[in-house]
Amino acid sequence: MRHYNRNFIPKSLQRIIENPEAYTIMKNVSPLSLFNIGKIWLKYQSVAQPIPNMVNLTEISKNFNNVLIVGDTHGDFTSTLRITRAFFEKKVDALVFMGDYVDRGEYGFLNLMYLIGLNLAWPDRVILLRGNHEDMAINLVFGFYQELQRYFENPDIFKAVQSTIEAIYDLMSLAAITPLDSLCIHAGIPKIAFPLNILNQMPKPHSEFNSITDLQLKKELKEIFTQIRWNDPTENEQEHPNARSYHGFFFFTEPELKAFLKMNHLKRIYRSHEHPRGIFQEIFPNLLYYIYSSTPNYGNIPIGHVIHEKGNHIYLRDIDFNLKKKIQ
Ligand SMILES: [Mn+2]
Repeated sequence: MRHYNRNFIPKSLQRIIENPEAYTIMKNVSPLSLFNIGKIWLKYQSVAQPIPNMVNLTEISKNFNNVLIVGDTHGDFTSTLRITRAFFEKKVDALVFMGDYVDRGEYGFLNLMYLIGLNLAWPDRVILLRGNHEDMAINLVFGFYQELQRYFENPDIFKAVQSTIEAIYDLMSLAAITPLDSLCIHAGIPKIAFPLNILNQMPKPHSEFNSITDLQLKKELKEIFTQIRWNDPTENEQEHPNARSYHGFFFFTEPELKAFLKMNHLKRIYRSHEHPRGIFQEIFPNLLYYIYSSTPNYGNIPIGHVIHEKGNHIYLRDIDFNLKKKIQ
């Protein structure tokens, strides 16, 4: 067990952190009360607010030289527990989660609160990025909203919980750069190449776009905010690259990715986001790696994967830390 500061971590989350099997008794009830969610929120604000939208991991801590990068977990809490075991057993020193913690799976609330708990316990070792499902409008369609309604039947309490969770989403980071110059983002690069540090001109909380007075900058930042959490790569340039543009997101091609990586002095991208793609793909060889980290019942996805960067090496592992492939 890694040492951590228990202050501000509600007892129910401490129990799971210290004994992962404890979660089974919480399956059908809310793991946290509104009071505890409020306490988490207070602490989370002080931890998350100073962390920029674009995080340079080496600036946060030297521990990111041995880091596990995790794709979508989507309410699959059992997979999250299996993934985080490597951290508790000190096989890795840090964790980066690339978003989509809720929806689709059964235990979105527990999954999200546990990850927030880890973030509060180890702020210099656990990073949470925002995916496209960290959005209550999306949660209304994909199940998390209804999951919360089951836990919090009183409408006033439900409303308070909902707005606290929205505020939590709004303080997550959007991108992380590893010591090996890999970029971690939820979905894809924006259609127009841009210097990544523009992300740090984006307000935190993200919903405060209206505080930006430069209208052109505001428009660009809004587009980047959407596209980084939604865009998909396409291997086939004939595949109508702009087919989904009416939603405000796009496909991007290998030449576009090359230009983006060059502009930002980066080597590769890790992304998740698309569950139909399967568990792991080297989409654009050496430039883009797709990982999905839960073991969902939809599709034919047998088990999720994570990426492990250690020293100068990059490994593909399954969620139980078994080596699947040496990438570099
Ligand atoms: Mn997604």
